[in-house]
Amino acid sequence: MKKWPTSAATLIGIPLDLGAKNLGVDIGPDAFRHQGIIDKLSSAGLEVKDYGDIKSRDRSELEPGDDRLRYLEEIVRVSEETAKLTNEIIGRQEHVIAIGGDHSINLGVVAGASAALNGDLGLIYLDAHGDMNTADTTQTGNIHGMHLASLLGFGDERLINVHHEGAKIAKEHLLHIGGSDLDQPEIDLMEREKLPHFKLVDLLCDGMRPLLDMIDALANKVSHTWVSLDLDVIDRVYAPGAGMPNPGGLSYREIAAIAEYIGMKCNVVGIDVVEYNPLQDENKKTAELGIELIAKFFGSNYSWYTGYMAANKL
Ligand SMILES: [Mn+2]
Repeated sequence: MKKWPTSAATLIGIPLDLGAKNLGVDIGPDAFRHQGIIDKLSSAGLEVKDYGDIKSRDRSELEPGDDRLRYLEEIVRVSEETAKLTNEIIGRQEHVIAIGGDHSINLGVVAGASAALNGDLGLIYLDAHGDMNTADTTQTGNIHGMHLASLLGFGDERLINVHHEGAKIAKEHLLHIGGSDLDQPEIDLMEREKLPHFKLVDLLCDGMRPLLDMIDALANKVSHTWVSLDLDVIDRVYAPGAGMPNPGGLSYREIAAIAEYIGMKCNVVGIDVVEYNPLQDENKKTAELGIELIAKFFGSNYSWYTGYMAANKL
C-alpha cells in the first residue's frame, strides 16, 4: 500500500438533510467548523482548505414526490454537484473531508472519487445500518437508507447513474463494519451478492482479528480507500450527537482502534462523516470524537490528549 505524498485536504460541508426524516443534521458542517475542525486537523499534520458548503434546497420549498424515493430529484442534483467537485479534488491527488448532512451525501462523494480513480477504490463503510435498501424494499422512502445499494449498482437507475453510468464500487471492494440494525432485504442482498461485512455480533463473538484481516485483504485489492463514518455506529455514551443515537454501538476503544488500523494499512483518500446532530450532542464530544477519528483514518493523530497538552502548553 502506497500513501499519497501530499497532506493537502479540502473540507466540503454538505448540509443535505432530505435523505432522512428531520434529524437536525443540516447544521452539522457549521458545528464541526465551530468546533475547530480545520485548526485541529492542521495540528495533526493535514493542510486543510475549507471549500464551504454545497447547498441544498429546504424541504419546505419542495414536494417529496415518490414516497418510495423521497426528495429524489434534489438529492440527485446535490449528488451531481458533489461528485463533480470530489472528482476534481481527488483527480489532483488531494484528500477530501466531507461533513454531512445525512448519509445520502455519500452517494456524490464516492461517485466522484470512483471516477477520478477509474474504479480503483475500496469503500469502508461504518454504520449500524445497512443503507442497502432499494425503492422496492424500503419501509420509509428515505434515501439515506438506500444509497449504498445504489453505489453497488442495485436499485433505482437515477441513483445508480449519478455522475457516470453504473456501479461505483465493485462488490468485493466494499467492507461494511458494525451493522447491528439490518433489515431482512439488506441481509438477503449481502448474502446473495457476497458483500464483505463484519457485523457488531461478529466483533463480539470473534474479536477484532478477523476484521483486521478483512481490512488487510481490502488494502491488497485496491490502491485507494474511501471511509464513510455514520456516527450511529458508535455507542451513544461516546456519540450522543448521532442522528439516531445507538444504545449498543462500538465503544471508544473499538472505533479508535479500527480507525488507527485503517490509517496505518490503507491509502485513505477521502472520508465522509455523517448524521451529526449538534442539538443532541453533549459538550460537543461527538464532534470532537469525529475530528479525532478523521485524523486517525488518514494515518495522523489527534486526540483529547493532544488538545489537553496544547491547552495547557505542555
Ligand atoms: Mn448510514
